[in-house]
Amino acid sequence: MSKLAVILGDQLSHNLNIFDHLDKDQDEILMMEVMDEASYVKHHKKKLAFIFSCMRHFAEELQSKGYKLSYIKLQSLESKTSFTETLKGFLTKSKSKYSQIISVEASEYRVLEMQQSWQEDLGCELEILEDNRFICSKAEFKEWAESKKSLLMENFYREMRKKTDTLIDIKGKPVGGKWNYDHDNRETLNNKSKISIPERMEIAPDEITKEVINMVQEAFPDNFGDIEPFTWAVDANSALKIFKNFLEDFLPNFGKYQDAMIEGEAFLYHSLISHYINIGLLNPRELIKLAESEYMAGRAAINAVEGFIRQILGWREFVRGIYWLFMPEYLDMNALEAHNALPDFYWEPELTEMNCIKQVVTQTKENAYSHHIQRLMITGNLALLMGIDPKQVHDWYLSVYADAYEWVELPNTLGMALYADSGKLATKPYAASGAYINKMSNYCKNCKYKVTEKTGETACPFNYLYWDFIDRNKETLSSNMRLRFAYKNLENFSEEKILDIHDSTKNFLEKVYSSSLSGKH
Ligand code: FAD
Ligand code: DLZ
Ligand code: SF4
Repeated sequence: MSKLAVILGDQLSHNLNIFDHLDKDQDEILMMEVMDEASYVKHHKKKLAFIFSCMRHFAEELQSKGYKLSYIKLQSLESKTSFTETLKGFLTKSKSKYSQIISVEASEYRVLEMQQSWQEDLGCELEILEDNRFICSKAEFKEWAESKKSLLMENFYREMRKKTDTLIDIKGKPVGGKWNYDHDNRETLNNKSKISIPERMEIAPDEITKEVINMVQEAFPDNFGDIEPFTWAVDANSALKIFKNFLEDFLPNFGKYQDAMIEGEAFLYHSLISHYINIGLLNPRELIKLAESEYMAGRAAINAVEGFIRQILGWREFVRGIYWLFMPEYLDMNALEAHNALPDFYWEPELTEMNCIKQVVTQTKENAYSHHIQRLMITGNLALLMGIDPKQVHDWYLSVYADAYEWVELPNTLGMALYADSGKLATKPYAASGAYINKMSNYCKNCKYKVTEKTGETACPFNYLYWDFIDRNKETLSSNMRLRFAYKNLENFSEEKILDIHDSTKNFLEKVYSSSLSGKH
């Protein structure tokens, strides 16, 4: 009897360990497009097209390698609502000819739970393999976490550098003498005339992608976001070409301008690869080696290469560890008791006059992408300062970005951006006033609000919202050493100044929640 291997939509890797367990002549593979997955949030249209096109390309590649593979399309009668129901239908039709179902553990808690129920629900022996694409296993992370008083990404990252022998010299020390070059990575780009950012490599949609684009437009007409132009890679070879183009043209400036934001420049020197890694087209280990080689060959400086590697070997693995350590409780955390609704301008950028928000949401709509500082310090920061319910913010981030899967999106949103986990992931809330945005971007130049004004109708909302946030959370946050300057400052504020801050905040929130800026979505 043969095995049935179930490959999920973010497991599109030719080196997935499941292939070591399959006999091409005897075993079979099943891939399923199902409505529950396509609709558990209202995914951005470009994200849906990307996932389905990558899945269909991967299936074709496996078939051409000689695997027997059944592929169930979303609009076929065989696709039921869920993975389990679709699988049940498939097994019934195949007259239960399989001795075992084999699958790699799902990356998300919700889907892993479903997967674990298959043996009982389907009455078939089940084997679930560990996902070998992550560099730190769940058990290894747990062991590391149990030996620590607090979980610091930097300490975890150093362990990972040593474990993988990445940027380590022959004496076992970090290459260049430092583990972390973040201090060299805070340059701004506000004078745009001085720089010329290279063009991005684009890939024209083939017939499979065109078919999928039509299908998504027909089946999900009301979802957020522009589906076209669609210029992404949808298979591993093309994704690797895009990554190599990043190494050549963008990596040398990656570190320096990592935190910069410029109106009209959505991508700057970022790699734009998170959606490829998360879906399985690019392998993190390979990317780290290739980036390291750029430093060894003298083509990129240590601050750029270390900064880039830290994102993948450090942050990406760390957030996954945090997710699995604290799920399922993590999903319900709301340490700052934030209960406001997500304003409609997160979906309709034309509804706000805050230029920074308008720019980031517009880019998100067009590209299903924005870079880290835009996610953290613009849309995330505003949600934090406004006290928006973490669940609604989580839903938004999970919907709108092409790289969003709960295991990586949730800790970033709920932990890093909103501090709703009371500091499990980050050592302090990333709260900032307009001054930070003005320093790191040129958004304020074209804004109706005045970044230099602290309170009142024309003042930048980030300014008074920041102090309102600091003041209203003082019981929870004032003991945090990293906020001591903020609380020291607040002590010196006059009563009148505090009243002004509260008034401006109240007026702003009233305007947002009483008008068409909220409630439609
Ligand atoms: P680069 O800046 O070029 O970085 C290189 C790679 O490092 C990324 O492709 C990514 O794989 C990894 N990386 C960098 N930072 C992080 C991080 N904090 N966590 C995990 N991996 C990281 N990333 C996702 O992959 N999916 C998400 O759903 C997601 N949601 C986020 C939500 C919020 C509120 C915030 C603040 C961050 C989120 N991130 C998420 C992390 C980060 O913003 C994106 O990985 C990054 O912007 C992707 O763009 P890039 O490929 O150009 O990254
Ligand atoms: C995100 C997504 C979407 C939109 N559609 C599918 C699908 O139809 N079939 C599939 O196998 N996976 C899909 N995915 C990814 C899953 O929601 C989920 O992220 C993975 O199964 C890992 O948990
Ligand atoms: Fe954003 Fe305030 Fe600057 Fe306007 S003035 S762009 S709202 S930070």
